[in-house]
Amino acid sequence: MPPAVTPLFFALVAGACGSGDSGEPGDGPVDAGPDTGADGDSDSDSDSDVDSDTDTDTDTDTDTDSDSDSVSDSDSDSDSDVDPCAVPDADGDGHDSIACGGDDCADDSSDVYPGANDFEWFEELVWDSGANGNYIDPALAVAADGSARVSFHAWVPAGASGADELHVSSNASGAWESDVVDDAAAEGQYVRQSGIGVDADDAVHIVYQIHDGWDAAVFPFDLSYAKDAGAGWELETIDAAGNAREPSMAIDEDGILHAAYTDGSRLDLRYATNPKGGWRTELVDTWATGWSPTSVALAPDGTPSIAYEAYWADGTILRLASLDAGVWARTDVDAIDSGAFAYESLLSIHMVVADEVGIAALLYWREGAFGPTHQEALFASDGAGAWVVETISEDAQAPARCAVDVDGVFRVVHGDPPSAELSHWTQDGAAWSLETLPFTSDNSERVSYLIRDGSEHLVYVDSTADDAIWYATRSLADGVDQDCDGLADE
Ligand SMILES: [Ca+2]
Ligand SMILES: [Ca+2]
Ligand SMILES: [Ca+2]
Ligand SMILES: [Ca+2]
Repeated sequence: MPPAVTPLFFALVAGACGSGDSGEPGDGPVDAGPDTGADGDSDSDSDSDVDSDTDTDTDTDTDTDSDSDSVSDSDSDSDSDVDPCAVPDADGDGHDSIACGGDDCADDSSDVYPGANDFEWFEELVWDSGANGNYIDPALAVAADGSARVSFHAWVPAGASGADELHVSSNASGAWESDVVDDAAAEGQYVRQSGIGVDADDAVHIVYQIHDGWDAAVFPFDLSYAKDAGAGWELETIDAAGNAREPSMAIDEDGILHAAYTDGSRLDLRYATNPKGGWRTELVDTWATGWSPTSVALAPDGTPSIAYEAYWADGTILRLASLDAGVWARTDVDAIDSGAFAYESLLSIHMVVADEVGIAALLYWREGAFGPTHQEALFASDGAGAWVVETISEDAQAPARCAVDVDGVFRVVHGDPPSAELSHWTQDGAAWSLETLPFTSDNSERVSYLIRDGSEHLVYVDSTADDAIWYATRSLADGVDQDCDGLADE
């Protein structure tokens, strides 16, 4: 609309400027002339109205309202108006706001946009071995940007047969790409299980077992370490003096490694760390079984604890060793083998700490007294000040892994090879609710699972066709409609 102009104003301007306005029919009321038509001129009459253009806005600037919104413009002049669509994708998620003609229902959150994960599993192929399977134990870590790293060992042809190399796959670029970390086969060696972590600077750390070759009969396994801080993989041997087995690891806030492993020949539990760059290894317990799994977790203050299986008077026990003022303090958590020919054994352990609430939990899988047909997933937590053991499943057919969210709610995932399914348990007060995950996995013994920044991350192996490692992720149910379809968590 043209600016409102009073008759007095017209009179003053007309008196001052004479006949600057041509007064032809069609000239507008903003000019000094007497015409009353729509104004299409360029204000050549030198009147005092501020609008010399042909638009219809009501602002007081002198520019062109190039977006015709009657409020402000989107040009690059030096006026002080604000264009709400100068940056139509304010959160940089690739979707413009709805107000600016786009489809982003929350342009202040880069986690919310059409197609985002809203409590729905997204599944991707990490690695397909073709016919060359025989890799096991994929281990998973997630970087601060939400991208994943998976370490695993892959069989490659070498010599008369083949051997296992250490690989790592990453989806940091948006697609899964694999790197050979240690081509052990070239030196007559082969790799076994690994643990992986990403530190605050995005450096990737891996500990792994490497077999010196078939001639090394006494202490065949070394504990090795690989790190990539962005300039390629650096490999180091942490411990070649013993027979390093069952490694596990955690990375602290300063990028320091805390690793646990057993000496399978001496039946020791050992700890390795590198606080000043060099390696320090120490004996934690001489009563470890030597071939049972270990699991490391860090308390909120960075103190490491190691869960493992130890001998006790009448059998074996699940034990926790925690570093306390430089001394390993040991706590017995649960009897595994009651002795007297029970033959129960611990097959896997996974320890996690809920940082916010300081509760540690041990998720372990054991073969019961009646052999492979009786395998239990058990959960021990110290939230009440003493360890309390719960049975999650009396029929868990594969090792389980657990994770915890920021609210201190634990979740557990394990395979069920007979049914080719993955089971997912969520702690629900004193009970555990079961969900069967929608994946095909006929070799789902091999899972790795964690929660980071409100999303679950899972890797598992599917041997239905080729042996293939798959990665799956979903955002946790949170009452937020991340994918802009109008429904939260659907
Ligand atoms: Ca956006
Ligand atoms: Ca958004
Ligand atoms: Ca939704
Ligand atoms: Ca949601």
